[in-house]
Amino acid sequence: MSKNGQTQQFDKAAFQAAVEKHLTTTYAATVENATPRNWYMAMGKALAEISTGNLLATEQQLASEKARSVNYLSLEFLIGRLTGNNLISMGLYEDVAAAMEELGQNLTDLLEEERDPALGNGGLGRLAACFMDSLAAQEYPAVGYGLHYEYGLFRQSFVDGRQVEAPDAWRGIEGYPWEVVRPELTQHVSLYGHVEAYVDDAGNNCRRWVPGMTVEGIAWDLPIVGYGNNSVYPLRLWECRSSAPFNLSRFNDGDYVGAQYPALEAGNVTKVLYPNDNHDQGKALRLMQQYFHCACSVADILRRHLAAGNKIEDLAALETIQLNDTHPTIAIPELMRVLIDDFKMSWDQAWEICSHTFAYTNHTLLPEALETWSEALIQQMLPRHMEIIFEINHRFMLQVEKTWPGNNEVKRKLSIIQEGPQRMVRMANLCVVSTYAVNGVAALHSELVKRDLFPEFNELFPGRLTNVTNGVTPRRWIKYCNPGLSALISEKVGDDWPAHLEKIAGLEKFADDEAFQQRYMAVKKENKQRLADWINENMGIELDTNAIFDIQIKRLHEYKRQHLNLLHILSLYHRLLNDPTFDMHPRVFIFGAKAAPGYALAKDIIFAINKVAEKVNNDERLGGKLKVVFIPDYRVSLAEILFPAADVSEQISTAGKEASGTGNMKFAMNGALTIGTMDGANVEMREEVGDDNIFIFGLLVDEVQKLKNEGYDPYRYYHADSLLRAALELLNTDEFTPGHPGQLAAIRQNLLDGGDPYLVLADFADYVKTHEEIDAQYRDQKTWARKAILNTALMSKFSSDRSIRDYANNIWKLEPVKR
Ligand code: 26Q
Repeated sequence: MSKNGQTQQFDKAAFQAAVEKHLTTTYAATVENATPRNWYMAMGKALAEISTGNLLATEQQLASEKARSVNYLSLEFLIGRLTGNNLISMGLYEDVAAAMEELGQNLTDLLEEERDPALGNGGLGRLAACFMDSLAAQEYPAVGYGLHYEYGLFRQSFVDGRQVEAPDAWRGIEGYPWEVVRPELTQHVSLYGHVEAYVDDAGNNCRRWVPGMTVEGIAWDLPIVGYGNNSVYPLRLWECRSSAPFNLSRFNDGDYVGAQYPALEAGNVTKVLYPNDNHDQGKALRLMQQYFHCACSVADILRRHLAAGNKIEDLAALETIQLNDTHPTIAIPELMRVLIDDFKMSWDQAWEICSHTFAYTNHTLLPEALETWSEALIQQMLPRHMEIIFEINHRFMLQVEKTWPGNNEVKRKLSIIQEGPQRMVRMANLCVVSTYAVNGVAALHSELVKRDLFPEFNELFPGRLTNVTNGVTPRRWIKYCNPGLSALISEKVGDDWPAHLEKIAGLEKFADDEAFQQRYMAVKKENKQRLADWINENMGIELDTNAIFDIQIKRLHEYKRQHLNLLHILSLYHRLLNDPTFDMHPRVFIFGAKAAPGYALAKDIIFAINKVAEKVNNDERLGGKLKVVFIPDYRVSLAEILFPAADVSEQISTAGKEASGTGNMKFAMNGALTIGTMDGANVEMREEVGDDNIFIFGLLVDEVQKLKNEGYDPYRYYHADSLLRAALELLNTDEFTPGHPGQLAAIRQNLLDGGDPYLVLADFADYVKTHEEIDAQYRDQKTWARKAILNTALMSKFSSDRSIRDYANNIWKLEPVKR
């Protein structure tokens, strides 16, 4: 590897020629009339030529070496823009900037032309993207399998403060420059139909699926470029085409479309990403997406395995399949079906392979997010899979009977089938029974998975339930998004920290160095200015970068408690106007969040914050001390501006509800101090930075449970705390919605008469007090700088490289393969 991590010679003239060739032949533009978008597309294509070559070479090498690899199955990959990131991984950023400059183009401007591929909702999808980056950076052989949605997560705008959704055609008219279609990998996926018994040539009683229809799966590969090495792994996204799905002769009469395939009325299977986050919706089309994804991916894994000259019996030795939550669970009965029905294995042989191939990651304890599918729906769409699920459950129930003889209670609890008016398949139970490892995503979460979610499974399968704490890629989330900080880090600890984040611990000894503190805070100031400029240009709001930038960016959900943040803002507003002795350092509260389109209260919270912002930002009486900004259409490319600009990071979920969080890590690496509950990975971040360098508040998990068991009464807090009362009562007036009193009352209603399910009122007082502490400490800039530096220095545990090594060593048993 040469300077800048460049892995191969860069031929500037050849590159420029390739750009110009694409400009003319691919995009029909001339050097004279090309738009910035034409230039960006042509440059992307020229770069993709390099990465595609390396992708094919890596593929061949891994096949010939018969390397064990991981297959990461996820319905979501929230990768964000690829161009800038891939340039860094290829070590070509400066060279390409110079080459484009000679062509009269500014690289930074061209990078802004790229739309975010928003093929995910939030944390789970972004985690998958960080994991692919870390697999490639460390050369652990891997393929990512996902869906090629035509529309990614909806685009959000605000109309009179309310969220409005619009479709996200992320590929544009020209297509996305980094993707390459692989027609030779096309798969055929069956749906519907029935199962029939038959006797094979050897006289065995067999069963087979006679499908009602088939659709095609087209593979699109995106290159995941390893940082500073020449390995490129595919992120393989399946697109469904159902152009000729109705040619099966027995269905050639009558209105079979409407009668047999109701889900198809919704159009193509891969048209759109479901916009729910931490909520199960149970729509037939979603099940079809999941099966389509699994059928294509399992078939492709088997194709690769066999094409490399391996025996089917050796599948578990050479391939492991990681299920990103339960969304790809149907891959388990699918592999069973293929091994038994197509490869003619016995049940026991097939089970031996399956149960040593799959591993499952749990991302949530929220009951409403635990997936179940009705037996009737699976029976109709995937009749053979339903049979197989029943057989898995039957054998599992015999095992339960052996351990807990005669105990029907425990059987009812552990069964994959949930009895009731309509029987439901519990996908998480199917996963725990059928996989060799189950992990939570932070230490606390994994303990709760064992203690509260699956205690009996933990007894039955000792050692199967484990933890892998999440992480984030330092390439995108420090080096790429925060060049100022990156330069400072490299100066102090050398420039190999992006691949070896342990090295940033070397900053610790500069935490008390005043000159370093000043430079560190100067970088923070520049990053705040960059964000302030964006906000001014795009929203027309002027901000003072001397104010504390206090940021909460994540999906909108009650458990994440954006409304607790709002109540704090209302309390400051109230005090500034009513208490002449009240003093505060100027503060800017910044939000970014999308609400699931069907989640009414989440949308009400967005509306309320927008309305409060409108009033507060224009209220002369506040003397500029309080500003509130809700950034529309929060996405990865905006996150890249927001994380580096934060002074304070809001991680305020009800204890026990946020499985891990990953934004918390991105903030801290970039030098924001966390105000947070003892939840998710906050707990481990506190362990790393020490109690003095993080602001912890609120009830602990056990206190939350105790309070609920005792009978939580939000009115108790309401009556006892006049500040809380004042904040809540503001929601009942027309203070923020002139002429329309009560427009914000739904939130107050939910917190008081709705029982306050996430204990917002119980944590309010401690939250306010902790914010006062932050205010006091920020005024001492040296102390603040010291704490911020220590946050950057002590975050190395939260590199996704470490997470991936944990998976590779403790779960997958995977070794790197160097190119
Ligand atoms: C389920 C059924 C039907 C439709 C959609 C869904 C669905 C989709 C997305 C359910 C859940 C999700 C996403 C969950 C998620 O993002 N969880 C987050 O995962 C992060 C990575 O582990 C954690 O850091 C967060 O704490 C967790 O909330």
